[in-house]
Amino acid sequence: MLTAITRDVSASLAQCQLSFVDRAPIDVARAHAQHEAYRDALAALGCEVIALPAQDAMPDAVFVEDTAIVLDEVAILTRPGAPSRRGEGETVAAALAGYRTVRAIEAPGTIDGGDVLRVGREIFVGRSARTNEDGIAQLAAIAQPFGYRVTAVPTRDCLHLKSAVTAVSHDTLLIQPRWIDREPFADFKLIEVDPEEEHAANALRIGDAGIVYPSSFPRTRERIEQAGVRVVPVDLSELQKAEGATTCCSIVFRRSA
Ligand code: CIR
Repeated sequence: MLTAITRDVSASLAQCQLSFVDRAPIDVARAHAQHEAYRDALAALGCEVIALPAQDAMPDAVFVEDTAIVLDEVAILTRPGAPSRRGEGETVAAALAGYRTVRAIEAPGTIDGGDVLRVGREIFVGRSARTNEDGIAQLAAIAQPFGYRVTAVPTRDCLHLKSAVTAVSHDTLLIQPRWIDREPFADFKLIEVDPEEEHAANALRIGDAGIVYPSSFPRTRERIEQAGVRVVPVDLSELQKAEGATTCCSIVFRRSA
């Protein structure tokens, strides 16, 4: 049984951080409706959804993925790279405490959950504007004793590692080769995004049930379905304007190890 923690959209979403995307007007009411449909998609793929209430003073709090990393054995409260986001994790950690021992990344380390891709016992961590060497070293020190292999991977021209590469099954990754090198992922089958769908590499895998995936990338969706993966499409247009995507709106984990 998989559990997904989400957080409702903040009234202040339009004041979100932006790095690689130009600011465009956001329809917050529409974002709420899209987020509700996203939660429904998670449930359709078999997740129990824990929906935390909005934190209206924190514009980016809907992007709950960045605040914590949950392994089978332990949860890790991150220290997000953007100082404006450092208050978001407290209530997420409280929710996770019911399921895992919670450890924390300490200053001067920074890490955003969006930079952490776990596939089986492999953990890839983006070396990005948000995640620094100290944060990566702290994550490795927590995860390696449990048998995880931690590999740091530099990203370019994108916010997070998972903007550039995500898993669609246990052995297949979806990749935007413009933003990341293929070499660290040589042990996996790779599906490249359609060249006309720049932001299409972020898919949210729900175990072996399938993926939650933006409806805005039909060409890449076809490539994924050809690989035999079930795709549940969601319209995330308003959250995409906040530089968000599918993985960032939830923390998905096995209820018990
Ligand atoms: C930020 O810049 O932090 C937010 N506006 C977007 C965060 C997206 N998070 C993610 O993809 N994991």
